Amino acid sequence: MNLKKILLFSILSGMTQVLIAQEPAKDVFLLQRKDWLQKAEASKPKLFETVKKPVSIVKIVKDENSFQGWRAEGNQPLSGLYDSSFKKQSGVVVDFKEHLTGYFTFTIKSIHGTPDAPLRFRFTFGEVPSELATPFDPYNGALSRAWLQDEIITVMDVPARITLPRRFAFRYLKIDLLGSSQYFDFAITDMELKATTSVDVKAAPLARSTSSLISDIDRVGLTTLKECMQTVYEDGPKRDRRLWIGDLYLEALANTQSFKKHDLTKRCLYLLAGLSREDGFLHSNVFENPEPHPQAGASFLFDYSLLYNVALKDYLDATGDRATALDLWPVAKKQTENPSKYLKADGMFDYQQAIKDNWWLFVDWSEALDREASIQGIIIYSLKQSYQLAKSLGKENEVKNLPALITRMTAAARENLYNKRTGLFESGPDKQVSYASQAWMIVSEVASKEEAERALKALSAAKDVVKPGTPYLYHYFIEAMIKSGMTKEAKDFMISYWGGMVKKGADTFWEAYDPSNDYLSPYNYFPINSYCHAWSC
Ligand code: RAM
Repeated sequence: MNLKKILLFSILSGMTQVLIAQEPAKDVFLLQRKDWLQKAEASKPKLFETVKKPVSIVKIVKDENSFQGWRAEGNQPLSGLYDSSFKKQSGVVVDFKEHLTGYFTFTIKSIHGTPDAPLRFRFTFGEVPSELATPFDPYNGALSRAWLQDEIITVMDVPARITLPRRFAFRYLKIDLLGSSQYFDFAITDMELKATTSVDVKAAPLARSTSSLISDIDRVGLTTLKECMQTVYEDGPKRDRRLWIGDLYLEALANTQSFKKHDLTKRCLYLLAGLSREDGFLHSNVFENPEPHPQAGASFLFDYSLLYNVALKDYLDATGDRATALDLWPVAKKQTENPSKYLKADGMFDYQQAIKDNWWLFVDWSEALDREASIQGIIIYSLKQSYQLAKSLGKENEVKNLPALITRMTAAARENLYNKRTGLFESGPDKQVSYASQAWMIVSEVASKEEAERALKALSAAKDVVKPGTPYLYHYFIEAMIKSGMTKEAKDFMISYWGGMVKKGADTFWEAYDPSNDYLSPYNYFPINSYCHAWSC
């Protein structure tokens, strides 16, 4: 550079600095956003459609020994429904014999007389038998009543072939007749479902020697995953039907071991990045329609934003796709900046301040749970994984602060959360002992292997322990057992928990499950639970 150029350069860069000083930084990913969203679109999978028909007519009967007090019984052929007047069959239940997600079509055919008035029906779709037998109203659930899968339709012209516009997720369908004319008669026939999923491959079979219960657990898990894999990893095809980071993380793990449809993972990672907040932090969940958009407002979930980094690292490890990982690295790096903003002088995460600032600290659906220890563990674990990711990408210089931060938070956790006498990790002012705290202190390796084993053994004998509410947390608990070298116990636990759902008749794994309480619901009303839930696969 000659003197003139140097002068011009310093004037210009001085001006930029002035501009930067005046204009507060707006969208940190302004330049990348569009490209990320285009890449998400380019990786959008094709949906595979299969036409499925109901297999038989069943009765939903009360049975105290069945899951939630109801079970499906009987196996009558569909011809009984299709060949006779529907007027005498209101309330009939058909069984597709498998969990499906898709669009329902049926025919109304005239039997005799002139259709002189409309017909009115209620279609109720259920993933589990109790959804067809539990009154939905008056409704007191915490989530919208509209998620429940009952539709009232009025048909003006007969004969007709009708497709209901909403996508349903279900195994059972009940049809009630709500209105018809005495001057004509009709039958319902040719029911079918256009079932959709983005999975068109089979997972590798298990070893021949695998026990039948483990094979069943595997089959139900794969069905759950297949049903949730639509054009994003949905959390549940019945309810929420959107991309949540925590669900994506566990679905992607299972996908890597089974269907290996890595493009869906790539799409989801790009979609979340493209829809991040202007300050660069990730929204906990995003929707695809009508246009990709986040659930703006109160949707920032602290733990999920950090688990994004783990999912990105896993994606790189599974695929070797460095280009994508490098492209999205700035997002991962950004997420690592958050914990230090809430660090107390003693190295503990200031969870009370985070809550005051409206951050959602999730960990698990459990009202009783104190989240201090878990969040500390999740941060440490995610930062470690983020640093590994940085190393794989040659970016460790950009996150030089992480090793010291991890050491500091680990020391603080040991100092403040570990009870040397009992061998258990405790959380919050009341020194609460929970599965969540042990799981995350172990997964994050705050606990040594010996301490981990001691903690898990002490946990089973401890009193007033807060247990998990969902398979989501049980996943981490089992991971903790494996990390502690307790592989046999981990396997037994998996068999008893997921096998418990199988024994209770699960076709797909449930969002919330407590072996001792079939009616557990994070939303105050068990039929609104999702019974085919991503994080349970
Ligand atoms: C549930 C969703 C999803 C989960 C969030 C936190 O409502 O269905 O599975 O990630 O909550």
